[in-house]
Amino acid sequence: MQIRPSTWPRAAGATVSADLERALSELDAFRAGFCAIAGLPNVGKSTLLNRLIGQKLSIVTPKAQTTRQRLLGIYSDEGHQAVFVDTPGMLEPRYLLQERMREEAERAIADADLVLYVVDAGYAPSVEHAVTLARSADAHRPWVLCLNKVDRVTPEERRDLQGRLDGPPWDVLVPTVATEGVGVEELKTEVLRRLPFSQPFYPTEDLAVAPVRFFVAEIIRETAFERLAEEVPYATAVTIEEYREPEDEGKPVYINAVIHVERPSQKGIVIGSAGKMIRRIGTEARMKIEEFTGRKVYLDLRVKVLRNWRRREAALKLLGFRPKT
Ligand SMILES: Nc1nc2c(ncn2[C@@H]2O[C@H](COP(=O)(O)OP(=O)(O)OP(=O)(O)O)[C@@H](O)[C@H]2O)c(=O)[nH]1
Ligand SMILES: [Mg+2]
Repeated sequence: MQIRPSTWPRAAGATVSADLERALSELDAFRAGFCAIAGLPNVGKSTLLNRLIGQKLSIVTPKAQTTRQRLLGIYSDEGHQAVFVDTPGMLEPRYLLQERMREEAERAIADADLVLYVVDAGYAPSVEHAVTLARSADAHRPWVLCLNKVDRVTPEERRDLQGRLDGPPWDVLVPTVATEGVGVEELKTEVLRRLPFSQPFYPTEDLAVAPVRFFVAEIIRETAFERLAEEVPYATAVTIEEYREPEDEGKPVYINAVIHVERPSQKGIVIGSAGKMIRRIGTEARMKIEEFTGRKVYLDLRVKVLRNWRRREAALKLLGFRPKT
């Protein structure tokens, strides 16, 4: 028999005694919950999500502010289901899109059963942010601290940081090198053992909940971020206008996608001289989409101007950014 203690009424913030926890785990109780991955931009949150799930779901680039919307990645085993929620890096918003990004991160943290806060060991402001945040962390749920990019600091610096950050409100501190997978299994174990007792939320074979179109748009945006410089990548957004999947597996999937930019001058840059840039982005994105979907792809990619979309409510809505409810 499987016991589902999550169905018992429990006061908010109530904790089960250690003895009861042990007795329940011996009875094969299942643990499941939502774990928000949060932190400043560029600290390695999306890289970690991909490692924790074992599949590339979330886009990763060397540029800060890559992730704009939350993304769910699901890890399941015989006794656990962790729904990891990748979030946009937290920053002081300067325009409407950044306000939406900040809200996405805050909402994901508010809704989570536990928070996995990520610090870039080699970036001092990220360490300072963790110290500041620690003062406001609520005590009703676990806060796991991941000290990522420890490859960027000396062993002495790493020891200093661990000494400075370890302890309340953080339940545990795990050093990692997300790009290499170092420490990621330990991190996963620490998260899984802190999930509440609950039935799984999604079928245990699922890895993600977003539609394929979402991932395809993100792959195109990742490629644009990689290829474009300065402010231009930040002015791009991608929509999928058409996605046709022929039943005959031998035939290519037809994808019609648009890269939106804010100004005609940016359109010129994305197209490039004699169309060179858009062709390059298209070819590279197509190859990544083929790898992701396991099918041949025909990618029809265009560029359009959606004036000042980052600052306009209506344009953001059109691009799928929901306002705070
Ligand atoms: N050296 C080093 N680089 C890392 C590590 N983890 C991630 N990176 C790199 O850091 C950069 C940012 O990684 P992301 O995973 O996109 O970071 P993020 O926190 O999701 O960034 P935003 O979405 O912009 O908030 C990429 O170039 C990664 O390859 C690490 O452990 N060591
Ligand atoms: Mg990210």
